[in-house]
Amino acid sequence: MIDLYFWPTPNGYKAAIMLAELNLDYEVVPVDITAGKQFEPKFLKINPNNKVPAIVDHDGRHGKPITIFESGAVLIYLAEKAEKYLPQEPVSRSETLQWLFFQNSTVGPMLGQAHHFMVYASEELPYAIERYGREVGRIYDILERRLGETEYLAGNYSIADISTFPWIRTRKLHRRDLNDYPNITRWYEVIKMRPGVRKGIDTLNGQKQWEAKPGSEEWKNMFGKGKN
Ligand SMILES: N[C@@H](CCC(=O)N[C@@H](CS)C(=O)NCC(=O)O)C(=O)O
Repeated sequence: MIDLYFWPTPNGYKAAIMLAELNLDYEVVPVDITAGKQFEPKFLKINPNNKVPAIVDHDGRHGKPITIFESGAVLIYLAEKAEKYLPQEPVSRSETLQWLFFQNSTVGPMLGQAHHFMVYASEELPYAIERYGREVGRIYDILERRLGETEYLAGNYSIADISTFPWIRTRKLHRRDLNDYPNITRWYEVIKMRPGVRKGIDTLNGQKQWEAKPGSEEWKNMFGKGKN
């Protein structure tokens, strides 16, 4: 059994989609990041970086429980456990890891900063909006070119796609329109229809959407604490 520490956010969905795609036995443990639950000591033991997702696999290597934080590490662990969505063959494996790391180091952080300054910031900062807006454009151009050359980011469907898809779902927050990106659209529409993806995206579907208005308790819990 695997515990999935989760809240319905782009990074959270990566792990939820992967577990659903693999049909593994898992239980969702909600961590309401809008209520500050990510800072509770018992969760910090699981993820010292106070973020979702994280997992605990009670049947880890040699039958011992293992705890994993960072979505990229979670995806690699699950892919290796199930021997799916991360090829063994070194060249394809490297290609998959390159696009996975590109997501974790660039797509998520830059789009996330764009969301922050375009939607959640407590003051309008044109420099930051322009800086991250430009990064979003650059990243979309890279994805658009790549998906004009290959069906999925690393050739076959893989953890690189599972990692990137939930961020493209949030495109309104970083002011992008898929009509401008036909190759990303083709890829997105195919992935969206996968039963595992739909199941993952449905996780904790009943939860309220965040508003995170500057100054509200929700906003403070998400952006105002920064304690460790
Ligand atoms: N690098 C981390 C990023 C995770 C992350 O930023 N999660 C956000 C939700 S999308 C979160 O839990 N934020 C709560 C907080 O920062 O307090 C990963 O890939 O797992």
